[in-house]
Amino acid sequence: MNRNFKKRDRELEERIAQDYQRMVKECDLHLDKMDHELPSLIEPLAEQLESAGVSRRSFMKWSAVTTAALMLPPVFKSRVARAAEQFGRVPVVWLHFAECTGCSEAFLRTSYPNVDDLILETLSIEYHETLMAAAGYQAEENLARALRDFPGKFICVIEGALPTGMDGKYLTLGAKGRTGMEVAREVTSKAAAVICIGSCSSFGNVQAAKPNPTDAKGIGDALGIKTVNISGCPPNPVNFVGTILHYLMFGAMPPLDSLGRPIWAYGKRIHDYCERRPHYDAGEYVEEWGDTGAKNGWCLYKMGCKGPYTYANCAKVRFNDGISWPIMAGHGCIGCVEPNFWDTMAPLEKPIAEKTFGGGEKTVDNIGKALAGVTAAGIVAHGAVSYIKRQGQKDIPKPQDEG
Ligand code: FSX
Ligand code: SF4
Ligand code: F3S
Repeated sequence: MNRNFKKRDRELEERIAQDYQRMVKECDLHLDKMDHELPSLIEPLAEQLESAGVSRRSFMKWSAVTTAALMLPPVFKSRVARAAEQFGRVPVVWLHFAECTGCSEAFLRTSYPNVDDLILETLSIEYHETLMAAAGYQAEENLARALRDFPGKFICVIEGALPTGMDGKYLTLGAKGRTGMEVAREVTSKAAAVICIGSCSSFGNVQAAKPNPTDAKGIGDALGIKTVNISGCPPNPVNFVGTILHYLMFGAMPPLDSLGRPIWAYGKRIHDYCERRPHYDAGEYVEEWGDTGAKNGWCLYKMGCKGPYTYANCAKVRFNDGISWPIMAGHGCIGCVEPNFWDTMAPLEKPIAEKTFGGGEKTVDNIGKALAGVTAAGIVAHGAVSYIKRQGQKDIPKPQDEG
């Protein structure tokens, strides 16, 4: 019996080692291809890092951390570094629809830029409504030029939901007053891949909260296309950077969950990685803002924390160069990465169990465990296995026919 197990383990190990070797080979081939095909960089990453005082050593440390976050073995560290150097060569068209622009703010307004921020700064953005100097017809020309110069090659990044009511007329933009629906349809149909940044473009978010007078929807739903969703309000820049790095290394977006979110970033439950979890288990809760429990960093479940129902890596990667994240800062998670969280997680400062399930802390943990089980069933925990599963999906996700 024991011998059988050992044999099976050995066979599995061998198979994983072979798969990794194959992945390494394919990754190198793809990086070479990208090197050959992508337009050259205006300012190489090395120069950006140097002028920001980031040493090569810190950059390699960042590569190691990012490799692990992407669920890849250490042999990929130098490849992650190579992909980061190519990051700024991917042409990007960045669209804005119904949103607060907090996503761009979260990506661009860092006071002390870390490696992820510096990499984002190298991004070759052909069109970005809030950042570009051009306006009116000139801006529209920029967009037309990007679509002409990089057909099927650029990544379309979208912030904001699409109001679909009244034939899309709740949202018009540009000198010609086109609807967001028209612009989104045209641009996504020519893109190599569509990445939704933030919960608005991913799922509709606050614009789609009840009663949703403009019939706002996430991009995938509004256009009937497949999108990669980096949800969060705002999302973590690390999750965007990691997703593009994966694309550069393997020529495909990383494996996604059923909501279109990269599993490496959204596969684990907040509650299971939360530093306040020992207090939850010990029954130590904050009962009121500012009480002794709050001062001692106890669990925020009774103050409405939705960590037990939320799947994201916030506790692990944190925000602003790993400085903090909502629960560490003292407020419960509001579930901002989940679809319809304004409706389903409300009231935000009351436990959901009281409202919906009529249970207590024990009940919520069981619900959480059940949810975790369901998600875990869909999660591929190992990089090699993810890769094997993706074998049939060689190309990066393409927008489907406009619908
Ligand atoms: Fe939405 Fe982003 Fe929240 Fe705001 O662009 S995800 S409202 S942080 O800005 O789209
Ligand atoms: Fe952390 Fe919230 Fe879970 Fe408490 S309920 S352990 S604060 S995630
Ligand atoms: Fe959002 Fe909760 Fe993370 S509120 S940022 S998913 S901790």
